Amino acid sequence: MTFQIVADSSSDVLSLPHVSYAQVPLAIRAGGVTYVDDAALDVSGMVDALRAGKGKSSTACPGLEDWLNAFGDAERVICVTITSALSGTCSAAKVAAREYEETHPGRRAYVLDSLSTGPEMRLILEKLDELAAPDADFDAVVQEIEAYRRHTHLLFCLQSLHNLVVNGRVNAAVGALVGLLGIRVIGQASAKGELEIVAKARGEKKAQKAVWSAMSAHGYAGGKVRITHCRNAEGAEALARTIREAWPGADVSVGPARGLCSYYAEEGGLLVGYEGA
Ligand code: X90
Repeated sequence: MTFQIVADSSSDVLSLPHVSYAQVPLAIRAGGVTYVDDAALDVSGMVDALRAGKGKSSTACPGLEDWLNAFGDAERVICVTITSALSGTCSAAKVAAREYEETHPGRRAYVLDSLSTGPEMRLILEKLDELAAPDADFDAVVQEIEAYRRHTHLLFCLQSLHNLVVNGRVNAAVGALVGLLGIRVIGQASAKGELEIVAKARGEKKAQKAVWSAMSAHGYAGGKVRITHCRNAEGAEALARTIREAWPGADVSVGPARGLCSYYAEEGGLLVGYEGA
């Protein structure tokens, strides 16, 4: 019996090497255009259009039908979502999972709330790619992945919080930091899956240092790291180098964020998912 692994597009994961996998896109709306965050999206083109446009913009989470379609006809589904504290994505997935189990007695569908997003979701999905072998026990895989994600973390470094603020995804105190020119905000996904500021820094180099010291302080000791960026490959590679210098042989990789994370992390933004304590 094979597994179907499903995640929303904030994971930036379009495919996995071993398991059957489907991605469910969120959407970004700006200037009368809807950008569906699927494999076909021209992310850089969207970021250009967002920069040129001054109007309102927003995002929309997938609905029940989108999730059900992604579950396909699988006997066993494990679904990974963006934090339930910031998006309706997870609750739609949970409704879909319940309905799936009810309409197909004997089938199983489990929703894991990542309490995070982006590259931390990638770590969870890569682990599921290892765990969800056809002969694996469903409940054991669920237990193992829940245990794994308690030791993964997300840090980020943003040049602007504008889109997070206008869409009501951060609280007023955090919002007050917006617009401080040249200030980078370093934050983390909190235990409750909310955005929590850990430091502020002026300039890219100091910001990178702050990210690195936050990682070390949170028990990073040479585990896997996944870094994504919104048009800041240079910053992402510099951070990767710092990590590899401190922990030679560490599995660190860098890639571009896709639509949803690019919209919220904004130009220059970095997201870092890592295995820690
Ligand atoms: O419309 C929707 O339902 C989607 C809302 C998503 C809101 C948050 C997206 C965050 C993307 C930005 C930095 C990381 C913050 C993570 C905090 C847990 C990435």
